[in-house]
Amino acid sequence: MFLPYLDAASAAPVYRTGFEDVTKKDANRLNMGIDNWFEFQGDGGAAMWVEGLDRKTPGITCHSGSRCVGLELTDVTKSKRSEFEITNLEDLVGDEVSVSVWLYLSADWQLHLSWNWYAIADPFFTAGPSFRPYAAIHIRQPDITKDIFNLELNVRDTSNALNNYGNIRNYPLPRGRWFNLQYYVYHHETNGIVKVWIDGTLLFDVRNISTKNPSTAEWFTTIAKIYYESELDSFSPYRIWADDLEVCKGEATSVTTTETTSVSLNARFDASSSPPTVLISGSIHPAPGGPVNVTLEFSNNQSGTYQEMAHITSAADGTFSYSWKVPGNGVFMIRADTQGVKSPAVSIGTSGVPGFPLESLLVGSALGLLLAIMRRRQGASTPVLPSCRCRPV
Ligand SMILES: [Ca+2]
Repeated sequence: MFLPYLDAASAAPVYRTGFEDVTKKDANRLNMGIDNWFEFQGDGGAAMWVEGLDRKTPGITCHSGSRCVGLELTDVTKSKRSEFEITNLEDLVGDEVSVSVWLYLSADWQLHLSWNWYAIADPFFTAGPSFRPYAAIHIRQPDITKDIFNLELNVRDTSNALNNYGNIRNYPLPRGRWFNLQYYVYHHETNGIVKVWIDGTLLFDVRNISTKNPSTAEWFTTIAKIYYESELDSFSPYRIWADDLEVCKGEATSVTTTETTSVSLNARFDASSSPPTVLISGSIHPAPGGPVNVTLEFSNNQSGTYQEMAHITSAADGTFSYSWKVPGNGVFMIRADTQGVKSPAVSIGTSGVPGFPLESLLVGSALGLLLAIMRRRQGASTPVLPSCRCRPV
């Protein structure tokens, strides 16, 4: 289902990447085929890297494949910003751009007492002095002691006035899972447009504003950003990850359907093998239409602390399987995670099996247990390029 006013829209894809073949060109650029720039500030304190190549951050599974891009601030007294910019938009798309990108904030992301707002993306930005007008998507935390956030679209115009064009209070900020950010910008001196979607939901739709400086046609977009305007904060690091970028010339159609994704998980104990193994299988619904990452995790304590078992890839029909060599005796909880959607845990106990150091026994309830969680998700049928549907012009 498309938004009605987008039915007639058309756009042409100009660039797509899952960052699988991307490397760092230098400290501020990636070899990614289009002009880009990572803006930092000061002397150190900020960085970018190719996750899966330059670093392997514990607990991070890229949205697609094995690579994505990470940005961080490690010392806000040295840099307040780490920004991933696609530059020279005037050459890439002219005056209309649609962007779809997947972003990830850690599960424990929060703001701190000395400053209560943060920026995650700038849909458009004028290149060169005065750098105005520009638009920023801000997260604000009105009461730092509570996990309640506001999401705002703010535009600073050529007169340097800051205009708020939307403030969503009590916004359920996605943390600890990948989410899809999509926006459309019409770059125009008086009739500019900015629209923003997260996970397929239209959040901001602003029209007839100035998005273009009369003195320059040069502009860029910041697809992922950390901006934290305080030198008083000792907290570090701040990090954000980006994956599966699509840039379109024109106004892309936006998929606004929300699909139900469920993850089923089966575990079967094979005591005949040595060492004993647990045969794990599962399925992602609906079928993703292409391989997607699945992280298998297990816990051997009652605290609910999970550790990684394996990173595997599903088939296009969503099925996956893995043979796990049980590390020891005990009761294990096993679960699967795909793009932040976790299956509930399957319980496996080991005791009383010949050939195993201790005794093994399959906890009966685990066999064939089908667990599903239902969650509204967007674009699950095409996980790599899920929502910015550029149609040829
Ligand atoms: Ca990727």
